[in-house]
Amino acid sequence: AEKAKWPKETVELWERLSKKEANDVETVQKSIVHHVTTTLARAAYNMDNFSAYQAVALSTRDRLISRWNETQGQLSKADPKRVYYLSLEFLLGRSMDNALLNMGLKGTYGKGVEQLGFNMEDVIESEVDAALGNGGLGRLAACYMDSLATLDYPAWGYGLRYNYGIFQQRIVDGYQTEYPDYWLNFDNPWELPRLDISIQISFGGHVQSIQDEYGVTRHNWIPAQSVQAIAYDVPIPGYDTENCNNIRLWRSKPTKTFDLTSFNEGNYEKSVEDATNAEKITSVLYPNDNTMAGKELRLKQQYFWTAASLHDIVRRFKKSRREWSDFPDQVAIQLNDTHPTLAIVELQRLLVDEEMLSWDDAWEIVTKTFAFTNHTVLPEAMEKWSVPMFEYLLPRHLQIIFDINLFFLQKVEKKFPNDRGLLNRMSIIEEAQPQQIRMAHLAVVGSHKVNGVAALHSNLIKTTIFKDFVDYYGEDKFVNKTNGITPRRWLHQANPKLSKLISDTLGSDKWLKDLSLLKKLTTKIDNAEFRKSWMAIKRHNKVRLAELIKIRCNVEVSPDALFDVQVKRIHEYKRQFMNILAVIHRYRTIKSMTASQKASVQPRVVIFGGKAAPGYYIAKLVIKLINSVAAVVNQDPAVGDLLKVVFIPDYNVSVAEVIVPASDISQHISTAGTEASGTSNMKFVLNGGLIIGTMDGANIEILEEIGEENIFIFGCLAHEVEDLRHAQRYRGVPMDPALQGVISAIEKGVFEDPKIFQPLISTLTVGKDFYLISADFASYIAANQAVDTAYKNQEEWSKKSIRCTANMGKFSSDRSVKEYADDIWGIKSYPIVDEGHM
Ligand code: B1H
Repeated sequence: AEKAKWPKETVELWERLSKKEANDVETVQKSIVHHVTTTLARAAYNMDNFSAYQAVALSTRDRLISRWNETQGQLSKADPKRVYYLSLEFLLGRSMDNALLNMGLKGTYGKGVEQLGFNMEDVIESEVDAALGNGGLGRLAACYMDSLATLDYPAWGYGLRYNYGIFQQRIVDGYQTEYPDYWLNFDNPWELPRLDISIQISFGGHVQSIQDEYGVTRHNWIPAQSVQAIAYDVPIPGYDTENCNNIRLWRSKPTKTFDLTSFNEGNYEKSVEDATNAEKITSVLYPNDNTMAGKELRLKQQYFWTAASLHDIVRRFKKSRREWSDFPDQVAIQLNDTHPTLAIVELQRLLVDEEMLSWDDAWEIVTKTFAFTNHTVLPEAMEKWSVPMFEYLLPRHLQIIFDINLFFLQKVEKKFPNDRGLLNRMSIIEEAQPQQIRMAHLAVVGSHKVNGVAALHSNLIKTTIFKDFVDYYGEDKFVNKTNGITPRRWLHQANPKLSKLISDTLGSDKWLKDLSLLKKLTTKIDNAEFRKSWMAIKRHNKVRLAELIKIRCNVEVSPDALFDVQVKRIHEYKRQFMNILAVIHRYRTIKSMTASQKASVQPRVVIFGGKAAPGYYIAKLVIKLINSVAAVVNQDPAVGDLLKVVFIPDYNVSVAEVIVPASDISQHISTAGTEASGTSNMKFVLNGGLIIGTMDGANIEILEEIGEENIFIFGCLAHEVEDLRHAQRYRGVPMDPALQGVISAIEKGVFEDPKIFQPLISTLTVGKDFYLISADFASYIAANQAVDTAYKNQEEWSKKSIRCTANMGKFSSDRSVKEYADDIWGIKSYPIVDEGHM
C-alpha cells in the first residue's frame, strides 16, 4: 500500500500508533515482561539471569531498531555522501550495556530490572561477546563505528557474519588449547536478518572475449559456481544522539537455482556437498593476528565479502539516478588493511565489463573512491596471493590486475626511465615461483590516500615498504591518522565510578563527546581529597580484578600490590617473552635477599593475558613458560606476596573491560618500529594507569601528550634497530649478563623440564635475537625498578595518574574519525531530526 493513496483516517491511524515509546520505568518494564511472556514464552517463576538478559536485550533492540529505521529513512531521502568502512573484523564485544548507555536509558532499564528482581550487572554479564576479530585491528573498527555514529556521520560498516569468532582459549597443563566460539548458539538479538537482501556471488570458470559492434574487445566472465550473500544488519547507536548507523555482515548460503540443477541431474550427493561448501565461506574467522594465512578459503571470504558489499553500494548509488562520474562524490570506501583490496578490482570490473565505461573513466572513479589504511610493516603480515590459485578462483579479476599493473608500470617507466630494479620493486606482481600478487601495492595504486595508524608508523611506511611509491606519487598521498579509542566504552562503561567522579568534578558529562575537556582535571591535582577519591576508585577496580583472578586462575592476589599488566595477542614482536624473563630475574633477586632487604621490596602482581595463533609454536611456548613460572613463584613461601604471576585465560573485550580500569602499570614493550600503533596503551592511560614502554607506535604520541615524567620509557629507538641486528649477527655481541643468569636458571630446570623451553631459548642465541631482547634487557630492568620506586610514593603516583587521564584528549576515536572525514572521505555529519516516530 502506498501512503499517498490511503484515506486520511488510515494515515492518521498509522501516525498515532507509530509514536515512539516513552522513557519511563514502567514502559520499559512492560516491554521486558512482554518479551518474557511472548518472545521467550516464559514466566516469572522460570527465569534465570540469562533469560532476563534475553528479554532486556530484546526490549533494547526494539528501541535500537526504531532509531535505525528513522536514521536510514532520513538518510535515504537526503542522500548525502557516505563512507563505507570495509573490515574483515569488527570486535564489538557485548552490546547491551553499550546500547543502553549510548541511548541514555541505562538508569531507567537498571531501575526497571532491579524492581523485577534481577541484578543489572549479572544480567549484563550474561551476554556473550561478539568476537569477530583478532585484536587491535578489529577493535579499532568497532571504536570507529561508535565514533561515526556519535558524530552523526553517514557511515556503514561492511564485514562478514562468521559462525565462529576468535577461538576460546583454555589453559590445560600450562598450554593453550583452542575451542570453538559458539557465539550464535543462543540466538543473537543484536542483528536483523535481512533475508530479502540476497546477492549472488560467483567464482571460478573462464573469461570470454568478444568484439562488440564498435570493434571494442569486451570481456565476459563465465563463472563456474555461485553462492548467495545474505545481509545481517547490526545497529550501532551513537552516544547522546538519535543517530543509529549500520554494520552489514554477510552470510554465505547455497544458491537455490544451483541446488536445483544438481538435484535435477540426479546428483544428490554433489548438491549437498556444494551446499556445504557454500556455507563454509563465512564459517570461521581466521585467527592470525599480524600474519598472513594464504589459504584458498580466506581468498574466497575476501572476494565474497567485497563483491557483496560493492554490489550493495552500487545498487544504493543507482537509486539516485546520478552520472557514474558522481560516484566518488557520493561514496567513500575505506579499506581496513589489504584484506578488502579486491574491492578495487571488483569495482573496475563492474564499471568496465557490466556498465561499459571506458577503462580510463572507470579507473578515475575507482581511485577517487578508495582509500587504504596500512596497519603493519611486519613482512609475515604482508598479503600475497599466488597467481595460479587466484586465477582458478577469479580469472577475470586476474586479467584486470595484470592490466592495472601494466598501465601503472608504463607510467612509472615514463617518470623514471630505464630502471628495471624499480619496476621490479613496484610491480603488483612479484616474480617468484609461482608469481605472487602483492595486495599492498594494489591497494596503494588503487587508492587516493594511504595512511598509517600512528605518527612513527606513518613515517616508517614512507621510508620502507612504500618508499618507491612516495617517490612516484609524491608525499601528499601518504598521510597519518593516529588511532583512537572510544571513551564511551573504555571509560564511561568500563569504569563507571571514575566516569562519575570526572563528571561530578567537571560539572557535566560533556567530556564524553569532547575528550579534550579532561584537561580541566589538572586543576584538581593538588587537591588531596580529590586524589584520595581517585585512588579509592582504582583500588575498587583492583578488588574487582582480584575477584576475576581468583575465579579464573585460582590465585589470591592482594589489591594492595602493584598491578602490572600485559594483555594483548601473543607475538614475538610484542615481547611477552622479555616480560616473563624479567619476572624470573625479579624472582631470583627476591630469593637472594635477606629478610630485611625483602622488607623494602615493592609487592607486585604480574598479570598476563592474550591468545596465540593456533599455529604459532613459539608464541604458544611463551604461554607455557608464563604458566610454568607462575606455578613455581606463586607457591614459593620465600616470596609470598612480594611477587605473584597469573595468566588470565581467554582474554577478550569483556575481560579487558575489567582489567583496563584496574592496572597501575601496563606493558607496551614491542621492539621499536614493530607495533604500528597499539590501542590498549591509550585505554590504560585514559583510566589513570601508567605505562612502561618503548619508543614505538602511539607510545611516542602518548609521551608527547602526558609528559615524560608520567611514563616509563626504555630501550633502543626504531632507527637503531637495523644496526643492532647487524652488530649482533656479524660482530657477535655477548648476551646481557642478567639475561644470561635468567636463561641459566631455566636451563637448570627451575621451571619444569628445561627441554620444553629449548626452542624458545634458541630464539635468543647470539646472532638470532631478532626482537632485541638482550639489547633492551638492562634498560628494561632499570625501567621496572623506576616503576617500583615511583609507586612507593603514593601521593606522587596519584598525581601522575590524574595527569595521565587529563592529557588523553587526543586519543579519542572521535578525533581520529573527524580527521578521516575531513582529510580523506570528504563527508559531513548529518544529524537526524527526532520526529517522535517509532
Ligand atoms: C594490526 C593486523 C592484522 N596490524 C593481519 N595488522 C590480520 C594483520 O587476519 N589477518 O590476516 C589481522 C590483523 N593487526 C594491528 O592494528 C597493529 O598490530 C596494532 O599496532 C594497531 O594498533 C592495530 C590497529 O591499527
